[in-house]
Amino acid sequence: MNKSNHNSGLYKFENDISTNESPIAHLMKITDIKIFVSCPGRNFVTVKIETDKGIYGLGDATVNGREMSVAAYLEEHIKPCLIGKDAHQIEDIWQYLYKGAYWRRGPITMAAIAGIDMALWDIKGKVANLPVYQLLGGKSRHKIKVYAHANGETVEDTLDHAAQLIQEGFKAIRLQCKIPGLEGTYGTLEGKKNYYELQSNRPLPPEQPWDTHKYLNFIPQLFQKARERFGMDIELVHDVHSRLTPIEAAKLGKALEPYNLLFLEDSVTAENQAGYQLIRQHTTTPLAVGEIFNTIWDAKELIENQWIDYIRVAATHCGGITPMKRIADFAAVYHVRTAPHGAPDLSPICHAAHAHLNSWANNFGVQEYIGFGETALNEVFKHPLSLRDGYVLLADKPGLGVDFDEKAAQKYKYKRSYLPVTRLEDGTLWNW
Ligand code: GCO
Ligand code: MG
Repeated sequence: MNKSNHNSGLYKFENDISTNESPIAHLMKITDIKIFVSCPGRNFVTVKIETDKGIYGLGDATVNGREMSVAAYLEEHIKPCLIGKDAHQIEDIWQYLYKGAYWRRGPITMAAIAGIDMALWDIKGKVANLPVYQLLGGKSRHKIKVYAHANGETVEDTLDHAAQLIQEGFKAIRLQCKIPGLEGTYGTLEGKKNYYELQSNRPLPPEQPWDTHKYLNFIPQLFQKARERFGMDIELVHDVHSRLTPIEAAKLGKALEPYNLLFLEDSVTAENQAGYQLIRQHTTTPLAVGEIFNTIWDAKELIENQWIDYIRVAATHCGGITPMKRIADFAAVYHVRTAPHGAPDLSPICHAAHAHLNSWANNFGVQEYIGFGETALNEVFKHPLSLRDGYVLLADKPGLGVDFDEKAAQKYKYKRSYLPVTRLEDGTLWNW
């Protein structure tokens, strides 16, 4: 629009947002974007956006095992485009990075966009002096139900772990157990205090074996024994980690029906979304998927066909808070609830972003919860989350409510690390 016909009140409509100026009087220039890759217990890619008003925002852009690709994407391809732009233009910046790259989607691109998006929501909240959930529309609930993880080498180990979590007040628990006859599988301890594939100086990805027949023969017993020991009140979850085919998943879902799961997670890979239609035709066990999804498109058919019950996207991996709000609203139309991914390879900034979204979304279901036990992690990230009686509470702080200690982060240097890979017993590469 021409300068001569602009309105000289609060809004200045003359500026084209593709320039570095904003249409609103509240212009707040991005002056720098810093990218930190640190390892306080495990690797995190942290984005800090600084503005000319002295207010900064933080975002999480971690892709486990591929951290340096996101850092390079941010440093080399995003940062130069955003210096001088108005930090208030979250929607335009998101579209600029998504559509403007020409190369859409993919985990690296979407994590980089997510880091920026979260940091911009953090800034907007700080400017408004409001927590981000207020900017989303306010609270639908005052506490956030979570599910904790019980893992073990044997059924007894796993159930002892679950008993301890029930004692601590958790209302929902995920059960994973080593499969007899298989050396180590997803969710088992392998002698570590934490089963996650933490930084362990392994030069290359470790390999784990898999056998579907052994797995399918074993898992129903785990849930049968859990119901015998704990009764029907406690809610139970299981993560298949995409190891099955649709008909195998259908079989497992049917076998687990008597044990009334809250949901069965990642029963098959979802590149072919119609795989879930097949599972759905055979079982009433609720289905959840989405932790590796990058955009709403990965979930579109799953949601609109009502093939799933819970959508598990993470803010860090699906492009940030902006698209996650859209996915939640879209899911609500089809009775699908949100159950955000909550693994420890998401930084406390992402966990905080989820807490704001979970406070707001009417169709929130449950949040995966691992906790923030690591000393190094708590030294680097100060977060607004606490746990009480199986629920996460979110303290009222402006923005996302997380702070990041850059000096402390420097002490914990990035360590190259890989997720494991899985092979069938004859050597065939399978899904980890
Ligand atoms: C979960 C996930 C994680 C992933 C991890 C990969 O449900 O918590 O499956 O355990 O394996 O996030 O980096
Ligand atoms: Mg999972």
